Amino acid sequence: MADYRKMWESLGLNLEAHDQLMDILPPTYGTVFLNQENRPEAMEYFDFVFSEVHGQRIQELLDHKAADGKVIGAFCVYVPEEIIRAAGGICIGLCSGADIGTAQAEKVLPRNICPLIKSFMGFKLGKVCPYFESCDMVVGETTCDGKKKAFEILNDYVPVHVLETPHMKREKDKALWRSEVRDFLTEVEGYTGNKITLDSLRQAIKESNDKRRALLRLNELRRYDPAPISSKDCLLIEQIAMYDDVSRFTAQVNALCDELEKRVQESRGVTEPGAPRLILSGTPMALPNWKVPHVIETSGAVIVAEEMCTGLRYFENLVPEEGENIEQLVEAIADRYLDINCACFTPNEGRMKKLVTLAEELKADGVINCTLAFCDPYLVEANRVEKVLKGHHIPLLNLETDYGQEDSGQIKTRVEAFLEMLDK
Ligand code: BJ8
Repeated sequence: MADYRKMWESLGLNLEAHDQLMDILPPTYGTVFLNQENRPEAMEYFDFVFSEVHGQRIQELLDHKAADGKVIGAFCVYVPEEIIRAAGGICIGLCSGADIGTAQAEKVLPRNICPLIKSFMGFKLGKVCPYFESCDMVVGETTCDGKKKAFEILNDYVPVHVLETPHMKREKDKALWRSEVRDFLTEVEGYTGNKITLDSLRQAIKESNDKRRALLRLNELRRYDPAPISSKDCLLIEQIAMYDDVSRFTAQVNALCDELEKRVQESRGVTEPGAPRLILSGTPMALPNWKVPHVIETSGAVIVAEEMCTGLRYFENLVPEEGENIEQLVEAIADRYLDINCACFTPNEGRMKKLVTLAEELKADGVINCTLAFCDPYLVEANRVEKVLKGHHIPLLNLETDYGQEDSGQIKTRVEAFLEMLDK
């Protein structure tokens, strides 16, 4: 890796804490990803991106800023990236998947709060994430209470624009959300100093849709038995999608799909044919929180879809590309995002229907519903998930975990017992 220390220093990173993070990541990556058997060759690009996770891409962001461009961070798949892109900005999904800066985070947050919230506060206060430190502004949302209140605190350290996400999907909620997205467009124009035009918005929609189309193509290929790619690799790709250059990323995913199509024709996969096929659902599994998929896929099963925000919820549903004026396009964008099935909404029947359809279409043997500790919306919704899946005779395992490794053994025991029960 090139020497990026000066760059990190210029961003004000705490180099000592950052070194500790960089000491852990590569060996863990080797164990979890590079040790997998029969990986597609085109994963080389994504391995490279990961090896440069705090290097080359950060340099690209800084070059963009040096040319008067803005970098805007997001914590939720409700943030309409098309609008940021149409104004010449770069949208970065901030990952929040590691227990870092916990001591600092606990100075401003309660101890018993979701690890994802604690993580983003820890990353910021601990100054360990060059993506966070590259952001000129971050976009928050009023999804869950913990996040909503944490953004008030975060605003002391970086400008935060909060989108009011409604909690229901009635016509009046849709009207509120559309007006929020319109206001967001004005905010982004003011922040970047760039006027969004019909052409720039159309172009941004098309490019974001192309990225979604590539990810949908990748996911479609996972319906085959044996699955041509692992969930861990898909999770990695789905998260690189949130920060990589959009066009380059799209081309690389399509190249990977070309290879996977050949694998499917040759019946080559990452497991033996007939391995148990599972759907992973629940709260986001932000990088580098790979514990659960690693346990599942080293227990002989294969995950064939992630019904999560680090998965399908991020890229299913395209924004219609027609539209005669900016207002129509903004409405189309708002409506596409309101279709995301987050447990912060009530009711959230869309998620239940999606799980049943996925299980049927992908011939899944069961669902693992994994929730982060202290996440009330998803922990409470586990009851609905259980009831609906039971009604469709779809086996379910509910897990609750955090970012520590202490429960790995216990999770493995429960996953193995679940696989045995499936009797495959
Ligand atoms: S659209 S899931 S990315 S809000 S896990 S912080 S809900 S207490 S992350 Fe999410 Fe957007 Fe919904 Fe998706 Fe709160 Fe739960 Fe923590 Fe969560």
